[in-house]
Amino acid sequence: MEGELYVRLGYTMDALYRSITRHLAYSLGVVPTQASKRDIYLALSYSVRDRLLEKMLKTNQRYEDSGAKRLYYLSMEFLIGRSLANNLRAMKIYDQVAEALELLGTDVETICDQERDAALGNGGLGRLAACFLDSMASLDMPGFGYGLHYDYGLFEQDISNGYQREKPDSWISEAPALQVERADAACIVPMYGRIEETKDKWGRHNPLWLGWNLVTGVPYDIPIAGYGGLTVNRLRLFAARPSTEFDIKIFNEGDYLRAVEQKIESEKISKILYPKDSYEAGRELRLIQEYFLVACSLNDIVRTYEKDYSDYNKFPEKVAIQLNDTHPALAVAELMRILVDQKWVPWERAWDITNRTIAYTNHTLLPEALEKWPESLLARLLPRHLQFIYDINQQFLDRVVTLWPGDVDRMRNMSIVEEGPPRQVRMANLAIVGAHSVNGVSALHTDLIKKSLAPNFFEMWPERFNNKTNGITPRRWLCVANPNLHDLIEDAIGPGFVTDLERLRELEPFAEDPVFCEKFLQVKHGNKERLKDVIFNTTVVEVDPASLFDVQVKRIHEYKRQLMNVLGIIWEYLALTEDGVEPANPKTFIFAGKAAPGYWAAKQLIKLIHNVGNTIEDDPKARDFLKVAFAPNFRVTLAEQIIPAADISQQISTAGFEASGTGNMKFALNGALTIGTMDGANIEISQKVGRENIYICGLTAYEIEKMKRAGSYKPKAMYDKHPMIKRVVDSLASDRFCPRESGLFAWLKDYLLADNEMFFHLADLESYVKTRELSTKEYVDKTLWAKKAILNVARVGHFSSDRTIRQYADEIWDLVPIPPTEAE
Ligand code: 26Q
Repeated sequence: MEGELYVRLGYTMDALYRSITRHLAYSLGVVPTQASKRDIYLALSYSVRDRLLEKMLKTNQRYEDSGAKRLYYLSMEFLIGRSLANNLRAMKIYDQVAEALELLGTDVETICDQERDAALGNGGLGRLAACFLDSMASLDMPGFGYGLHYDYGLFEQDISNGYQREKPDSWISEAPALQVERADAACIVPMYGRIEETKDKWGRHNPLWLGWNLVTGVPYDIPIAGYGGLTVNRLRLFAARPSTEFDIKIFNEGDYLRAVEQKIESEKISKILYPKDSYEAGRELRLIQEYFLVACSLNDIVRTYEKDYSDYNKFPEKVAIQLNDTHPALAVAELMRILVDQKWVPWERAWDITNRTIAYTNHTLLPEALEKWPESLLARLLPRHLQFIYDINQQFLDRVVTLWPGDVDRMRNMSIVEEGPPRQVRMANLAIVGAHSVNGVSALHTDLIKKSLAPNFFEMWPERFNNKTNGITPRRWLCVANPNLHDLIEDAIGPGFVTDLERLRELEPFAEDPVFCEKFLQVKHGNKERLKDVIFNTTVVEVDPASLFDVQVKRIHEYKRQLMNVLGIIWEYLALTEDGVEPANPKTFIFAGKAAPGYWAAKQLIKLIHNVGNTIEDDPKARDFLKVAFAPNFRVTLAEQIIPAADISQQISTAGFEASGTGNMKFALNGALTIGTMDGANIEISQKVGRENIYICGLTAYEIEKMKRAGSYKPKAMYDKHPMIKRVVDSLASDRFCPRESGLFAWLKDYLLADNEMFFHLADLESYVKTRELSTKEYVDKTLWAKKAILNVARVGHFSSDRTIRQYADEIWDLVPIPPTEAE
């Protein structure tokens, strides 16, 4: 094909103005003078989508011409948040659009604020996937996201009388402005059915999978713009639709109602994102979702490959597949099934191809979070896949026996199938055996994978295990979330650091520059003023921007220890009201985060945070010094408002439990100081920013492990010995924080004092409280504080997801950038 394929779109203020008004009239049917904010938002989004698609088509052509290897990132979650402002910045048309919108009598912030979050993820894992897409596009890499097109993202959180209430999150009305439907690329996915053991014409064993139900996967493409706007990659999300063939068959049999039921059943598959930490409920549908993602993705991947190649020998050289946790681990069995059953590739050869193509990222060490599926369920849903899993396991265990003859315990531990009853398939084992690379997401986490989670696998294949410390995209977490800090930095060190974040180092000398420090504090103060309004509008709590903003925002989970933060607040409250010890500076404690709907303890913690806040607010001796705010419905957009306004970032998980954390990186990049335990990426952050610029407290993972083994953690003894710990725990369990709901928090005393308390709250409490005190004291010295905060910003460049992605590309994927040509 030659010449211009498309009408060239304009990127000037003028062209953008015309495009917006054209979409108002011809996409929305609205007269520009009568357009609502929502209309303008949609018209602008369509104008941006046009331009993204133009660049996406060109990018695709460039990738095709190059014949380069492609990376497919399979993930059940992509937590994108809002897209519009990010895309305007990426395409460098923010200012032009701002001017055009002024002509329409509005402003760009108001319009961007109309957008709802695409909350197609739970938290860290889903947001990491979104940051990776941004980095791959910004690095001009052919890397594509594959996920599910849920109708409902993660539930919306309301707070009523301090309790979490869940509401459905319907983002779907937003979607048309972001995506294009690709009905042409739909695929058909079989499930259920039976195996018929037949022989082929040479008399060889030839099992046939028959009698399946069919579901159609319809892809929707969301363009992902790299910084600069020339490379635009694709996030492909599949929606489940009834298979027409199947429908018509039932329909023709005259069973109209059953055909309609079938339609409802099929569409259920992509209806809703499962919240994490809800392990039992609705398990079958979750497995169907995981398989549906895998089947649609691999179908697409194989089809793309087959455009250029007629055999599968080059597959691992042209295709890399990264599994975001074990959720898509069925890809191992599905790729084998495609190669062996459909492409007639010999089993051994297929296994080599599969293994060299697939890589697996682990995101958790929590044993209860490791995915296992009942063999009986797999036998029903995916009978042919289960046969492949058995064959893979057999081959694998044969090798284990040769290497360690007679070591039955080792076999039992490494087997993909766990002995019953009930017999279960261990998805982590399937992923480790099937992948050529297994990576953790921080140095400590990778170390723990090798030593505790999968020591036998590490012994067998040491070269397979590697670390890729997480990162975050500075485009969203600095340019979009904190434009004033971005501009201040750019004034100081010049442009270019947004795509080369290590260059933030050049800020170091400015930490000693009083003029720069003053401006830095002013930016922080402006961000705090803005957050004050957000909090007032959503909670009616009035916070004071002159107070220290001490922030803990993340999913509510016992291991993340929001409870330890509350114990610290009660400690300060008792010291103030009973001992007359004022904090060095007034403090505002800001919390946000969702609890899984079925996670009782986490939901009680949300109630506790509210009640402690109310008790303090009702106490005239305390309210001028301490304040607690819980911002409802934590999501990417709220994070963008909270993080730039934080003075302190709390990262206090029990050491050994937080695989990496990524919030920790976002806060440091925005000039907050961390109070943290030696867990996950906190350790590497402390090494980078310098031990004197971070507040570290608590036991290390190895100390905790040792105490667990020895059974030497005795919280009751600590309570008896330490008067302040006793006072804090007793007041927590008394009715002081629940005067109208007597006994509500009494359970917490038993919880905290039990010898088997998993998360070591009281073990770390004293060290934690002392560290908090020190941080509050240092906050009063503005020069010292500004210096430390600026040094955090200057030294966190390492935690750019660009660095992370380069490491994946070099060390796992063997993927190279395909940069745009001059003409583009
Ligand atoms: C599994 C089965 C059924 C339903 C839900 C799930 C499920 C869904 C999401 C299980 C886990 C998740 C998400 C896990 C997650 O977000 N992990 C976090 O990943 C981050 C990125 O690597 C790390 O920084 C965090 O430390 C880790 O907790």
